[in-house]
Amino acid sequence: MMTFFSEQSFRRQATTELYGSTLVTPFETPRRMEIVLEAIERAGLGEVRAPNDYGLEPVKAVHDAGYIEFLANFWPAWQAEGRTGEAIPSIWPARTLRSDRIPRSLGGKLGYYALAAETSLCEGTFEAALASKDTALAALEHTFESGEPSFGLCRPPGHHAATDQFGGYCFFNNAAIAAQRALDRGYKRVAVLDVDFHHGNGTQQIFYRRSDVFFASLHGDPEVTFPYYLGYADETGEGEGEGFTANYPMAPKTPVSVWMQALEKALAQIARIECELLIVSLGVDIFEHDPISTFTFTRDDFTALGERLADAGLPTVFLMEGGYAVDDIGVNVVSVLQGFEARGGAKA
Ligand code: OKP
Ligand code: ZN
Repeated sequence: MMTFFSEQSFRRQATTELYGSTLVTPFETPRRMEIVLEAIERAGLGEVRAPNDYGLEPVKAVHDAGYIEFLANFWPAWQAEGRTGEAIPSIWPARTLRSDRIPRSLGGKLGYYALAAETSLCEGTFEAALASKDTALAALEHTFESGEPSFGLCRPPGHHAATDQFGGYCFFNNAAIAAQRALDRGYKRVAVLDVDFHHGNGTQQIFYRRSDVFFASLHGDPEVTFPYYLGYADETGEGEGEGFTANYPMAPKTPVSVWMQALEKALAQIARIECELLIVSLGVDIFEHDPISTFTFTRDDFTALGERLADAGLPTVFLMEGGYAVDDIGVNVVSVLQGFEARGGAKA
């Protein structure tokens, strides 16, 4: 399977994550990428290519122009104000405040465009986010042109990024950008299947009122799991999009067999509404030893997941999302991809 990866992904080197009451070294570390690349090489999975630069048009097709400009300009503007530390939002247009005014102040903008506080802005973040969406787009293009599956080793991840909000380690929604591009390239209906431990709130929000992208997410119950305020089972889409969102929240320690039953339901929906392309938001933080998650996947379960996805028989693009058990992330990702390939996964 062809992998795409950009060295520019390493340009985000954040040193702080707000975790409880302390600043910790971010779970979403660049080291994750080195481990995945090593595992790909060791397994002989196939070639790793750098993506082309697809510019800002595909980002603008999904994200708000003011938001993109904010991310592009933030770090230089922050430094021009004499600020040297990483930027962490501390106030939001929460329920009782106005959200129809975007403050001129950088601190005000920071909260306006954020949905959570763990993710700092720092030098290189914008460049890495651009590289990540290019990685997703290159993978999409490869699958579009060849029918072969592809893997976009995206960093930073994307599925929490909404139209005009960053957070949960995400800035641009790589899966949404790739899905939109697929539609623009002529696919009639695309499925985004999000298997990351956390709900893909950004992807859901972006397509919630649309019927051309079906979004399904299997994740930790928002009653007890980040991002808390989206991802309940009764969220099924709105208006034209009614029936084109599906959520499968699950309790901590949910057995993999139960998770697999939810996957069956999601795949049945994908087949029934005749999606032509499968984009997998591949978070391997469903791993039993993930430090911030509570599902119970083993390495063999990841292989079985890959096999089952291959049986869906669709052209498939895998895009990296989470996974924070750094030493195991490579083996876990490669297990999914090799499971997929072993089952003859999908030429279209
Ligand atoms: C990003 B992705 C839990 C804090 C959660 C943020 C998690 C972001 C996950 N106590 N912190 O979906 O893997
Ligand atoms: Zn996650």
